[in-house]
Amino acid sequence: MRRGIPMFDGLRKKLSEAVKGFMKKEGPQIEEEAKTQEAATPQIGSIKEQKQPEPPRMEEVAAAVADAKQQDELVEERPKPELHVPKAAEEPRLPPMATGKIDRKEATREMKEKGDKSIKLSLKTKVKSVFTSTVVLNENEINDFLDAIKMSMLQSDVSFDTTEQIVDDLRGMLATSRIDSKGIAKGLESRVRQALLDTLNKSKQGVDVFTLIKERVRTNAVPVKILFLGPNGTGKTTTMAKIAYHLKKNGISSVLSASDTFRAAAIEQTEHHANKVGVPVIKSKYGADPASIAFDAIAYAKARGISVVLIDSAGRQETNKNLINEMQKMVRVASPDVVLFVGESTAGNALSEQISEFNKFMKIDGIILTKLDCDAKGGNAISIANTTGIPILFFGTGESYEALVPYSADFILNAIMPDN
Ligand SMILES: Nc1nc2c(ncn2[C@@H]2O[C@H](COP(=O)(O)OP(=O)(O)O)[C@@H](O)[C@H]2O)c(=O)[nH]1
Ligand SMILES: [Mg+2]
Repeated sequence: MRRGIPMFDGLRKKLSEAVKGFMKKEGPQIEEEAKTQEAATPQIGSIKEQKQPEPPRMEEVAAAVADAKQQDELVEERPKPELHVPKAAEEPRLPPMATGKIDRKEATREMKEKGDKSIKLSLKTKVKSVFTSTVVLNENEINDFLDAIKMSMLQSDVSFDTTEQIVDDLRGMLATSRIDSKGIAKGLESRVRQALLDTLNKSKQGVDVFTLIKERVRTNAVPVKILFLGPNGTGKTTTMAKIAYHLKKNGISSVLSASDTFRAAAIEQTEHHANKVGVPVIKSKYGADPASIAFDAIAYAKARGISVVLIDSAGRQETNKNLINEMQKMVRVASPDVVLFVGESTAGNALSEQISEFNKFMKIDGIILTKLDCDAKGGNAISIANTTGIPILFFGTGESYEALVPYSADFILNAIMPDN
C-alpha cells in the first residue's frame, strides 16, 4: 500500500493527535494499571483463563481514584464546547442536518477556532478500566472525543456535512461498543477507521474508464470520446497526456484535441505532450472554436481507426457565462462518452462548490483530483464524492506521466490511518 502522500499528512496527523490526545494522560496509566492487574493474576496452569484476576492493591486503586477525581474536577471546570446554533435551537448538540438552519461556514469557523483540548476519562470509566477488561465510554467522554475528531476533520478540509455524518456514525459505534481497556487508543482508532470507510464506501461507484475503453475497443465501438474540463491550472492538459500515455502503454491508440484555444501557450503545451507521449494532436489557432477542433479530432480518429479522442478545454470559472456556453457547445458537438472534471486537491472546500456549479451546466461523470503530492490537508478527498454525488475516478500524484492512480477507498484510508 502506498504511503506518504503529502496530501493526507495533515489529516493523518490531526486524527492521530485526536485519538492520542484523548489518551494523553490516562493512556499510559491505564495500560500500566492493566499490566499490574495482569502481573497479579496467578499462573495456575490451564485454569488461568477462568480464574478471576486479583484486584489491584488498595493503594493503587486509591491513587487511581484520587487522580481521576482531580481530573474530573478539571473536566467540570472546562467550558463545554458548543456548536454555534441559531437561537431557535436551544440544544448545543442538536444535529445540524436536522435543523437545516445552521450557518455551516460559521459553525465550521467556530469549531476550527476552538483550541487544543485536554480530554479526560471520567472517574467511573477510569476505575472500571482497572477492574475489567473492557470499558464503555460515557456520554461526556464520547462527546469530548467526537469534538476533537470533528475539529481535526474540519481543519483538514473535510466538508461540514460529511464531518457530521462521520461523527454521527462514530457516536453510534462508541455508544454501543465495548473497548478493550488495555488498548483504548487502538480501539478508538479502529472505530474512526471504520467510520471513514463507511463514508468512503457510500459514494457512488464511478465508471471504470479504462475498462470501458477496452470493452469499446473489443466490440469495435470506437472512438471513445473523453472531455476534460475544470478551472484553470488544475491539470487538465497534463492529466489528458497521462491518460494518453497509459493507453499507449496498453496498446490503445488515441489522439489529442488541442481545444484550449484561449490560454497563452496552451496549444504548444498540448503539442509538447503529444510529441513526448507519441500520439497525434489536432490543433488550430488561438481564438478558434474549440468545438470545431474536437469535431476534427473525432473525424481524424474515425478516418484512421484511432480508439480514443481526448478533448482538452480552456480553464474557466463557473461564473463566466461565455465560456460556459462554449463548453456546452463542445458537449453538443463532440457528444463525449465521458466528461471528467479535473480539480486540484489544494482548492480545499471550494472544490465541491466548483464541481456542483459546473455540474449544473453539463453532466459530469467523474472527478480527477490532482496534486495530491502537493502539501494540502487531505480532507476533500473524503468529502467530495459525498457532497457532490459525483465519484472520484483518479488521483493525480505528480507531474510525471506515471503519476495517475485509480480511485480506491483503501488508498485514502491507508494514507490517513495506516493499519499497523
Ligand atoms: N505536483 C503536481 N503537479 C501537477 C499535477 N497535475 C498537473 N500538475 C501541474 O500543474 C500545472 C498546470 O497543469 P495543466 O495541465 O497545464 O493545467 P490546466 O490548465 O488545467 O490544463 C502544470 O505545471 C502541471 O505540471 C499533479 O498531480 N501533481
Ligand atoms: Mg490546459
